[in-house]
Amino acid sequence: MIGPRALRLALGAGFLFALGTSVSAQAAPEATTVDVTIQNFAFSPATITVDKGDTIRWTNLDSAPHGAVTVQPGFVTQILGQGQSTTTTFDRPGTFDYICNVHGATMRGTVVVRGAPVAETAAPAGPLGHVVVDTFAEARPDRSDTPAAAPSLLLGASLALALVVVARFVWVLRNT
Ligand SMILES: [Cu+2]
Repeated sequence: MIGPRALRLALGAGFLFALGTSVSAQAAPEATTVDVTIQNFAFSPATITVDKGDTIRWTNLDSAPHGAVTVQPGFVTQILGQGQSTTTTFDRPGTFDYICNVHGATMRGTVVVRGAPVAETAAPAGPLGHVVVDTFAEARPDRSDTPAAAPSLLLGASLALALVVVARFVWVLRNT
């Protein structure tokens, strides 16, 4: 029986192993770190080209907080105060337009990651959005979708019961 703690430890060890192998695999073609500074509400350089596996280090020199987030799914950095830095490593080739995640599209930048484009895996077929089954049965008292079987059944049962009562009454009258 594997307890949750042992499972967590095993998962953690597996993650560290995977991390270690991926880092050693990427470290082979000398990965570099390039700087993008944020000053006067602008990224500099606005467009930066790196190789797959390289890291970009954003540093905010403004007193206002800034960050970087891609327009399309890609990356998002933390929001940086003055003098703070954050790094993002790019392991997927492509062109990533990004904006400031505090000030929006007034601050724009582009990261171009060189390398053969990776084939996009097709999104898994999921449910087609919300499927709302709504017959409005309660909201339409003017329309009766229920068949008339229920009331007639009740009526039949009542008549049968009345017949039994009458028959019993007649039987009692005749035998006294
Ligand atoms: Cu900003």
